[in-house]
Amino acid sequence: MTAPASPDLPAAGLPDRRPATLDDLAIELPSWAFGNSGTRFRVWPSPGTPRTVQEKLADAAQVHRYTGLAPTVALHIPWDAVEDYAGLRRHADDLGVGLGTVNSNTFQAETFKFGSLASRDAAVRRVAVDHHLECLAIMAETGSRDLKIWLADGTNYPGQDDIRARQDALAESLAELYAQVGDDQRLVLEYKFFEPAFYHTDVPDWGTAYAQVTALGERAVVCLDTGHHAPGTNIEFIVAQLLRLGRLGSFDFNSRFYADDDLIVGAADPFQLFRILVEVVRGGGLGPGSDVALMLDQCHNVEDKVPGQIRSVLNVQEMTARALLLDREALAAAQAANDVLGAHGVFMDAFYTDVRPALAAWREERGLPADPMAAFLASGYLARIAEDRVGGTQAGWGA
Ligand code: LRH
Ligand code: MN
Ligand code: MN
Repeated sequence: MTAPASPDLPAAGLPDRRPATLDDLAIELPSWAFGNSGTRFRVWPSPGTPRTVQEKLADAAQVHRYTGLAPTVALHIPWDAVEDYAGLRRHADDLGVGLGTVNSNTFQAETFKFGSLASRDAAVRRVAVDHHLECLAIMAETGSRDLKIWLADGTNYPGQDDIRARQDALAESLAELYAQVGDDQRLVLEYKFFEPAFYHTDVPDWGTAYAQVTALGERAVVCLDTGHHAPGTNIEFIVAQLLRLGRLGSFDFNSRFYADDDLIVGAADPFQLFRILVEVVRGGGLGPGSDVALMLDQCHNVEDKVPGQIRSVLNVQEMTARALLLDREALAAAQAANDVLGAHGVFMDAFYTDVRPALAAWREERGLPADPMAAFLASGYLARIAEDRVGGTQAGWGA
C-alpha cells in the first residue's frame, strides 16, 4: 500500500481496515427506473408499471428479495412527492427496503428556463434554494442522508450569459443551502458535460463540482454519473482522484454508447465497470468506513423494468467480485519492477475470471436463489402487476 500523498489527504488504500468483501456491497435503486420512460421521440408504456411511489417501492423490494443486493431506494422530488413521508418510510420498511438519497429537480419547472441555482436572477435562485430546503425537510422524515443535486443549468449560445458570474451565483446558492445541511447529512453535487444545455453547462465536470463542494465544507461531496462524460474519458482516473481527495460521495451507475443513454450498467462496457470498481476497492470506497453510495441511475425504455434492475445489480456484483479477486500483491510487485506486461496480465486475469459459479454458491449460502433472474421470472410477479395495476395513471420519467 502506498503512503498518503500529503498529510492532509486521506490515506489511500486504508491499510489498517478489514479488506472489503462481497458482503459489503449494497446498491441503491432509483425509484424512477420503475416508471415508464423513453426518448424525446416516444415513451413506451409497459403493463404493470407503478402508478404511485408505493408501487415503485414494491417493485424495488422485489429486486432486493431475489438478489439481496439492493436494500435502499432513492427518491426524486417532486416525482415521488407524498403527503406523509414518515408513512412512506414505514411502508418501505414493511416491504423490507429503506429510503435513500433524495434527488432534487430543477430541470422541469418553467421558472428555471434560464437556470436555477446558477441563475443570475435572485428571485429565481430563491425559488431554487427553497425547493432544496424542502428536500432537506423531507430527508429529516425519510431518514435520508444525502441530498443529491443535478442541475440542468447552462446556455446554448456563446455570449448568452456571463459564465463566470453564474459560477459565483451557484456558489452563493450552494452556500445558503449547505448552511442548512444537518450534521448527519450530505450535499452531493452531480456533474454532466452537456445536455440539456449544449454550449456551456454550469457544472460540466468533476473539477467544477470539486471546486464548488470544497468551498462549502466536509459534508459536501461529488456524485459521479458514469454516463456523464465525453467518449473516451478515463472514468476510473476520476474515481481514483476523487477518492484520494476524500470527495467521492456517490455513483450513478449506468451504461452509455453515445451520450447520457442510461442503459443497464455493465451492458455497454463491462471492462470499464471492472476498472472503475478496481479503483473503488483500491481507494477504500467499499467496505467498513466507506461512505461512498453506489446507486443506479437508469431507465428501461424497451425492456421490463424489474428484471432490468435485477440484471443491473447482478452486473455490479459480478464486476465487484472480479475486482476483489485482483491479486494486489502480484500487481504491486510487477509494477515496482516496471514489468509492464506482467502487471497488465495480473490485471486482466482478474477481469477474465468467470465468477458466476462462485456467485451462485455465495447466494445459496445466504438463502437466496442461485439464479435470481430465473427465480424472479418464475414467480409470476410481472403477470400479477399487469393484472392488478389497471386504471390510474402510470408513473413515468417526470411523473
Ligand atoms: C441527469 C440525471 C440526474 C437526474 C436523473 C434523473 O441526466 O442523471 O441524476 O437526477 O438523471
Ligand atoms: Mn445521474
Ligand atoms: Mn444522467
